[in-house]
Order: sequence, then C-alpha cells, then structure tokens
Amino acid sequence: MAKKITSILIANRGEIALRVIRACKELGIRSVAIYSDEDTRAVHVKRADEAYHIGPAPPAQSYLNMAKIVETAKMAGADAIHPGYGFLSENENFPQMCEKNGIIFIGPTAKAMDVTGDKMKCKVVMKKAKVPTVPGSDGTIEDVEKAADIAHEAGYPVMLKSAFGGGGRGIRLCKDEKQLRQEFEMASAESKAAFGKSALFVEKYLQRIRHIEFQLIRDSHGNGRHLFERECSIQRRHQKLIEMSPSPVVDQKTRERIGEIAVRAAAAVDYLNAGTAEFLRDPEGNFYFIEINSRLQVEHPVTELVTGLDLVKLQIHVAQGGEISFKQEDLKMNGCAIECRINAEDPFYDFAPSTGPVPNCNIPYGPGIRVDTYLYPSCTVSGYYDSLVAKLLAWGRNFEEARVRMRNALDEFTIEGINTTIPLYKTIMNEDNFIKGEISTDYLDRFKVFDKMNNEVKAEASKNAQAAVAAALLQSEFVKKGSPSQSSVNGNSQKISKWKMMRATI
Ligand code: MV4
Repeated sequence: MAKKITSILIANRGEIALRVIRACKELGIRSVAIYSDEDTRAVHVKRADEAYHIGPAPPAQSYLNMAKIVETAKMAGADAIHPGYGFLSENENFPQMCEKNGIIFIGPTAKAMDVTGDKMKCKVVMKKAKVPTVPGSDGTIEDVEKAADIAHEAGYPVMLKSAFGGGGRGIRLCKDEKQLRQEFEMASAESKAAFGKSALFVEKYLQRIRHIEFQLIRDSHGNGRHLFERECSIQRRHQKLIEMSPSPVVDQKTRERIGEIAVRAAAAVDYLNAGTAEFLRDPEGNFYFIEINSRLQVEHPVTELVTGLDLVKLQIHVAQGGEISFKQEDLKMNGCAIECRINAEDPFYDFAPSTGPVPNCNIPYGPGIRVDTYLYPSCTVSGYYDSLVAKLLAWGRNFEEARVRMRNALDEFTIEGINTTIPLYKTIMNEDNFIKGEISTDYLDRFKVFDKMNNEVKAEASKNAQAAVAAALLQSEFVKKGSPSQSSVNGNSQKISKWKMMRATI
C-alpha cells in the first residue's frame, strides 16, 4: 500500500456524492463535502463529516472550479479526492493538479484519461492490441478526398466522427458521397474552431445496434478484471434511460470472450481504477470496441447488484495502491438487475426540464429494491445541474423477477411538484419487445413507445373517470334505498371504497 486514505473530498453533488459518503462511512474514512449556493440544504452536505461552501450556483464557479476544490481539499486536510461522474471526472488536468498538491485522485491517471479522451488515438492503440474496432479510417483524416476513398471502401452509409466528440456530439451519418462531402466541410470547420485541427475519422455505419459495455477495474500492479456487461441500449438522444445486467443477448461464452477483450483494452492504455469499455453489437452478434469511459458511471449499481461488489470501495482500495484481491474466475454473476434513471423531465412534453420544490415524495423499498437518490420530502430540484434525481434499481433471481419488482416499485414511487420519466418506465416495463429482450439503440422510436405511453395514460384516465361515475351512481342508489354504507355487492360485506370497487371491475 502506497498510502492509506483517511479522508476524501467528494468533488460532486447529488446522489453520487451520497454514494461516495456511504463508502467512506463503511471504511471509517472522513468524508468532506463541497457545495454551491444552490445546495446549502442538500443531503450530501448533511451526511458528510464536513462540508465546505465553494461558490455560486453555476457549475463553472463551483463544482467545476478545480483550483478552488483542490485548495479546499488542502485546507480540510483531505488526502484524496473522488470526482464522481460528470463535472471534473474526465478532465485530465484534475488528476494532474491533485498530484502536484500531494492529493490522491481516485480515478485514472492523466495519461490514461488523455488517450481514452481522444477516440482516434484510443482506436489506434486498440487496433494494435487486437481489440476489434469498427471498420474505417486508421487515423484522423485531413482532406475530404481521403475520406471519400475510405468511405467508398467501407461502403455507405458511413459515420463521420470527431475524435473529441462525446455523448453523440460530433457524429454525423452520411448516406452517400455527396452527403459525406457536405458534412465533412461542416464538421471539419467545427472541429478546427474547437480543437485547432480537423480531428475527423470515418467508420462504417452499423445499423440496429445494441450498446453493451463491460465494467472494468484495474490496479497499479497491472491486475485487470472485468465485472461483466451492462446492456444500455435504451437511450434517447444519447442519454441512457434504462440499463441492465446481464444483457439478454450475451451468453457465458460471449461474456468471457468480450470480457477478456475489455481487460486487454484497459491494459493497452495502462488504465488505472474503475472504467468502462463500450462496445457496439450488430444484429449478427459482432462486437466492436468504441471507447473507454474513464470514470465511475451512473449505472455502476447495476454491476454491484449482480456481482455483490462495492465499486466505490474497490476504487478507494486501488487508489491507495491496493491490489485487486480476486481472480477473474472468482467472480460469479448472480441474478439480474435493472436500473431506471429517474430524471426531472417531462416525457409527455419532449423531455422538457421540470424543476422546483418537491413538497413530498414516496421512495419505494422492499425485496430487491435499491434507490440511489438525493430526494427527500420538501427538497428542491435545481435547474442548474443534471436532471437525474434518482436511480431506481430492481434485482431479481432472473429478468422476470427483476422486471416485476421494477414495475411495482415504479407504481410506488411518487415525486410531487415536478414531472419525471417514471410514466415512461411504467410503459416500458410492460412493453412486449422489452419483455422479449428485443431492444436496440432505436428501441423507443422503433416500437413507438411514446405512443404506447400516451395511450396507456389516456386509457387509465378514462377508466378512473368511469369508475368515479359508477361509484357515484352506486352511492345514490344506496342513498335512495336508505342503505348503510356497508356494501354487499359481490357478496362482500366488508367496508370497501365504492370507487375502488368500481375501479377494479371496469
Ligand atoms: C456509431 C453508430 C453506428 N455506427 N458508430 C453514438 C455515440 C457514440 N458513443 C457512438 N455512437 C454511435 N456510433 C458507427 N460506426 C451508432 C452510434 C449511436 C449510438 C451508440 C450507442 C448508443 C446509442 C446510440 C444512438 C445512436 C447512434
């Protein structure tokens, strides 16, 4: 062990800050929170051992203010910083600044971040390491004629990508050469403005794909392990909505084969700490590596539920120089886990952000249910930060048990005052194609899931209205006959809400 970590500053907010605080408490590590003006009443501030105000609400002046955060860590005597996800988590200057100040960064090295952050650089390294990548150009392309040649060879349609894009930014679909030439000029101008060079590359376009990723952990002694896959195909505009493990299309042999490739990919960039190797899978079952995410991801609890491991504790162990204590063969996948990302967005109104006070909320629990959230009754959802307010997870011995638990937990979950993505997930949990595991990155459009959601909600409202009318009629009959409020309809002599009774029969 290089240096045992005794205190951690958490350079984040919301549910992930709480997640890291919990790991600290388990390990007897002092937790140091930071917060903006907007978060004075946030739970992470209350639960941490110490909390320091670092600036105004806008992230640029608080959670992204690297110098201020490092200064706060030194002032508080924290010996490590956990970046969470988002904010500074993938900024290679952050581990660098931490190192200069004698603070352990709980995450990858600046060098590994640099390589994984440049998709083309990363792809070149992967090709050398015999990691399968999408057919296309071998490096960035400066001129449009070369791009057209490569596209011709790969066959249209092709994808034009920026080496520095992310989350769907900087990717363009080109159906033919004419479109490629147009898009190339635009993309290249954009790229030059942003990065000073035309960092573009061409790939064969893969259709009806799934997004399947492998969780990785690697220590400073060169030990790397994969913690199986997560199926993340249900997305909207490159935002993941539902993740699960195992993937319905990954069998044990494939898991071992692609897992081994993912571990090799991590070794090829001398990766350190927790990361994720992202693959695209085509309908023929081919896997293509696309990138490594150099952070702990939002959906890491899915993997925790099926492996029984605590990824944040593992991260801390590895960051202080500890060796991974298990072999690949020691890991066993147990059951199935599904995660729904509950966002403060209106799925009936093109996912418009929905923020403000939450006067009350009811958070589900029960067998196999886990909720990672910063919500509490009378909290406020800020418009300054990302829209994720809770991660609802269901574990079951198999997919069906997890799915039913998820469906029931979604019914229990109420968040007053704001709109959320919960109604969409209720629809998906009962949707035939989802149940069959028939999902791809175009799942929502392909199966008209939003139409289904709208129809279900209308049908539900109509049933409720009918039940209300029927209950009122029934009540007036009783009144006429002078009946007591005891109902004997259906042979039931118990006191029962007439509305509930009618609702059950309509
Ligand atoms: C692709 C692709 C098809 N063919 N590359 C989108 C974000 C970036 N991480 C990779 N992306 C894609 N790259 C080739 N050659 C389709 C996508 C893509 C996608 C990938 C993963 C999850 C959701 C997606 C939604 C649309 C497009």
